[in-house]
Amino acid sequence: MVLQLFAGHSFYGGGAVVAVVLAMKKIPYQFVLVDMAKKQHKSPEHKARHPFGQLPALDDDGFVIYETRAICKYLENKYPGQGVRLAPPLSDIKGQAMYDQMLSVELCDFYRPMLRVAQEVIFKPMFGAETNQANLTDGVNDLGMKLDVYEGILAKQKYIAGNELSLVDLYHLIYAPGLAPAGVDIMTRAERPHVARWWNELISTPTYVKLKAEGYPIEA
Ligand SMILES: N[C@@H](CCC(=O)N[C@@H](CS)C(=O)NCC(=O)O)C(=O)O
Repeated sequence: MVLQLFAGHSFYGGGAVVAVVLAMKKIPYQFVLVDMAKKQHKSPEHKARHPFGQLPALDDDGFVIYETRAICKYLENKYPGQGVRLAPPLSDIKGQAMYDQMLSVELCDFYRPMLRVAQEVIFKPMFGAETNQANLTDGVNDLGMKLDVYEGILAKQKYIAGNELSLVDLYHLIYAPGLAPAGVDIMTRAERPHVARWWNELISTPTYVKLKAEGYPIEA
């Protein structure tokens, strides 16, 4: 049975990142649309796949897994030598340690404040709620402080976990590309030239650009 990706319409969510990884690793898959507008993600059928009733989820011949980062890691571990390699080999203990370190940084230091900003400028407006300016300012300041640290890291290396593109870089594509269209240009400010260089390259990744232009599903 073919591998199935269950995801929504949203270009900025985790489903798009899984689709990018599937394409970069040349893994054939079937895209199954779960329509959030119709609340299909809260249906008993989908909750059997994802008990939190969220997207995305993956079904690999009966093996069902959810959480964007866990899905991508599973795909990389299952197909390490296929398509683009997106993590250091498991035998590279120090490379793995550096990679794990930045996996935590993305989730704890980047994603948390980025989500605060995204709530105010992407999700609240989407659902007709008003942006809380104080929350937005706090979120932008907090994210800016983290990006100051990123600037130092990216001054010394090409990507966030080293000199090779990895899953950690791609995880930053969850929601954050939606900030600039919503008026928050924090990822490309002139005072952080290395962050801007890294970010511009990331959002210009051909597979990602193709997904944005053509929508799901995409092939490498
Ligand atoms: N940490 C999860 C977040 C999943 C998530 O919040 N997905 C959104 C769509 S992009 C969703 O399902 N929202 C509906 C809800 O939380 O009820 C992941 O990365 O997969």
